[in-house]
Amino acid sequence: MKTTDLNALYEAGRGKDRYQAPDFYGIDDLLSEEQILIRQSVRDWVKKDLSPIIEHYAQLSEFPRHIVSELGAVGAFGPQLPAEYGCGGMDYTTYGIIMQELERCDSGIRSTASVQGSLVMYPIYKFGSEEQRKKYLPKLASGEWLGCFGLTEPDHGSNPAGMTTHFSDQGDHYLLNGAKMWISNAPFADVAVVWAKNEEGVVHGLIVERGMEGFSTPETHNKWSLRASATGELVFQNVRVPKENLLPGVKGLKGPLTCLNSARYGIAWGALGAAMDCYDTAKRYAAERQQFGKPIGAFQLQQKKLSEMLTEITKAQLLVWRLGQLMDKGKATPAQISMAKRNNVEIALNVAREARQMLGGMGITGEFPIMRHMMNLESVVTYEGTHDIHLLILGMEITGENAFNG
Ligand code: TGC
Ligand code: FAD
Repeated sequence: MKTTDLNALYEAGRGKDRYQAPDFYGIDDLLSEEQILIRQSVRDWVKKDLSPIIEHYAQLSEFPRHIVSELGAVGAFGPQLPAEYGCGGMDYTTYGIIMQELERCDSGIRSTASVQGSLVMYPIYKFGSEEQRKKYLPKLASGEWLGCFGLTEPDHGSNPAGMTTHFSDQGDHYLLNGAKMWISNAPFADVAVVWAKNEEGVVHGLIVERGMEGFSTPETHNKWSLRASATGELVFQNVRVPKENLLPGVKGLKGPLTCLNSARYGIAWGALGAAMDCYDTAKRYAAERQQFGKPIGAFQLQQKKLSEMLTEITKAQLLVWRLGQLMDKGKATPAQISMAKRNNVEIALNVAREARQMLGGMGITGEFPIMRHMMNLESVVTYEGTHDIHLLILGMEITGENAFNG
């Protein structure tokens, strides 16, 4: 987009975002002063620099590439990773709070941040060599580089163990072949953390850089969801990957699944942000919109919708707050994370649908964020493990029985 058009969008949109976060149970009292300050700074940035442009980019189905360095500047990339690599050095609750502030504006922008922080930087930090950490993390934290995470394949989504992308040892380098699909950030990514099998069929992580011969990232078009986030494929045709680009610290599927724990945790906070924005929008609209001589908020049916939304939001807020405590103590289990991701995306979708109805015809327009949230959440309920897969993870935890294969 031309700078002049962008400036006009900012001018027209400034001051229009009137978001006020619901906090019915005083959960803010459970947060530290620092956490509240960080939240305020991200919220201010969102209101000033993201809200004015987001609807426009979503309508165009374009990724606002210029905000990547701004996301770096507000500390959205790897806030939970150590400061010595240019990251935030903060706790997991703060990470969750940041994801919530971003997704309250748009799930696609939170996607950009959670892929970068939890699926690209986290594996490099957790499983990478010291050289890899020093080479990649500061540039990813600042937003100078954008990363993506390649696990899903055209024929292997919920069952990544079946992946066919593979690499062979060629002495001084690896040769990588295969394809990944549905990859967030792919079309703009400078680096990709790619999961592939070696000659023995063991899964490893490789860092693939843009510009390596045989590596391409075609964009996925015609999405009705996450339109302000770029999605694409990763195609590897005899890509020579230097041996020092293999992540040395992990082998097996637990590598990518460990990263997903961190990202799914962030989504549990994030999706709740989308719900909070829908509720806040509907609440304000109910006070302002008059029908039959009264604000629609005076009708019992509309009050029922608002009451049920706030109840579900409050339960979800308590769930992620406690999960944040468990994450910080290193005690959160994958099944607990699945419960929070699954629950909070589900309540967000329900809140979005109810809120959209409360706005009547206006609810389907881009004048309000609700329809965009609703469409975005249809991706969020599918990626990082579908709604059904998280139910099965919980079911296995409860019963000890694996129902994935029947
Ligand atoms: P299974 O045999 O159960 O496990 C294989 C190994 O992994 C270990 N493990 C975990 N480790 C850490 N965290 C977890 N959550 C783990 N879950 C399992 C497990 O202990 C075992 O270790 P070991 O040492 O014994 O080898 O694996 P399975 O093949 O039966 O699959 C289990 C299943 C179905 C739950 C899993 O594959 C799954 O979660 N499927 C869903 C796939 C998924 O979530 N894909 C996400 C792709 S990334 C994405 O969507 C990004 S969207 C980004 C955005 O834009 O925000
Ligand atoms: P499938 O696995 O084919 O599932 C289809 C249906 O079958 C679902 O309803 C599922 O719940 C159900 N199902 C599957 N197995 C079972 C079972 N055992 N029991 C009962 N029901 C079952 N992936 C990445 O690696 N990196 C990314 O950055 C990334 N970003 C994404 C961005 C977007 C916008 C989208 C839509 C997806 C993204 N994904 C990414 C992929 C995402 O993780 C997968 O779409 C998801 O894991 C589901 O895989 P699938 O689409 O192949 O569906």
